[in-house]
Amino acid sequence: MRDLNRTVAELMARGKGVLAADESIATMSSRLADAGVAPTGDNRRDYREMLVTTPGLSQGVSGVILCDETFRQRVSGGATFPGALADIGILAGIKVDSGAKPLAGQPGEKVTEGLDGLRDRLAAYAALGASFAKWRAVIDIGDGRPSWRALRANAHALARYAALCQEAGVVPIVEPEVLMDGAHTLDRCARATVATLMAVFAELQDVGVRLDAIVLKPNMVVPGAKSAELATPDEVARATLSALHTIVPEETGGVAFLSGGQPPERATANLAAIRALPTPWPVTFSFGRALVDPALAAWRGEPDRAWAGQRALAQRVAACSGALTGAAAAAAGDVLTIPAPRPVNGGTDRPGAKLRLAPVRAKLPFLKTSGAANGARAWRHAHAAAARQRRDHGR
Ligand code: 5MM
Repeated sequence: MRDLNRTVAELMARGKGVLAADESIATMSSRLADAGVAPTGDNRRDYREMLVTTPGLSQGVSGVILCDETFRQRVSGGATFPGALADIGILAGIKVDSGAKPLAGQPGEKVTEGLDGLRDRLAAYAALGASFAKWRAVIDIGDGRPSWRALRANAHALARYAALCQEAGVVPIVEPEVLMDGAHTLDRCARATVATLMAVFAELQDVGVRLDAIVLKPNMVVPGAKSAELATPDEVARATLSALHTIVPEETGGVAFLSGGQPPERATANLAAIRALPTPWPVTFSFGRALVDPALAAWRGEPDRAWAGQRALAQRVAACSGALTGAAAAAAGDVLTIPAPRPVNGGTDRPGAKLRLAPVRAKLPFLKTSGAANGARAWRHAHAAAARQRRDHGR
């Protein structure tokens, strides 16, 4: 069984992040169709092969998240996708949730499903080469949303998923995504993000998940996509880290931000601003669209344009890697020309002093406790928080 801390250290290696290429068949098909490519299984395979065979990809990518279909497909050379990634020193991850479904009793809200049979599926994925997994909860901001009920339901599922992953020797990426959809303000996103993280960490604690052996994949705190509010990268970084510092314990293995549909360059600028501030945990990216959208547009499903797709992906990876290391955005194609990988350093070689914060445990008494009393205290604390959230969110 793989060592969980070693996997976390490799995922969080300096200057590297995670490529989320785990779109479900439905999502990938509609993205291919939008790009003028027939949404067939072969084309989904060809597209993912174009991505993962990008020369020099491992310079800026430590792990790639795949969906079940891709995990079982093979690249042209005959290797499975996890095998092909292992050959170039990149960890293979697997999305194990089965998607967000309507939450009974809470119109307009969703809960992510996929726990049934998960223990067996994780064992099978680990045998096929998965060293980490991903489960995404989607939290919507709107009239009376998110409700504490929806936050708790999603947090509980995330925690049970994370515990099963750790039991199987697979590092869980814990992704509670507060969606950018809507016209809400940055402040509303901040409050929803704090509430979401509070629910998630209360459940992780309650279920006994080892926080040093997870990677949290949160949203950045940004105004809604339809909001007239503009936020600079510095404002986004400060709001995001304020929200996270309130809740996320120092021992958390790593924080890998999603891009959430932000334009690629904005996601990178916000990542750089976040990375410029001190944090108690290693920080990186786990982007989907902000890495691959330009590659899909450049590739267009034409075999002789694979180089164009790979060049576009390499540019995005170089920019995101540069955002992590503080380097100026790498010039076009830099990733393609860097010859040798940098050694994994466990994510500890990070500039900037640690924040001198009052320990998070002191702010969240339930995180201090352990043993039988822990769950009850966690819930008392969470329910007190829920009352505040109901005031904030109108329910
Ligand atoms: C790549 O998209 C992932 C899977 O989405 P669906 O299951 O809905 O098809 C998604 O979970 C992704 O990992 C995260 O949303 C981060 O991607 P972005 O594009 O937000 O960085």
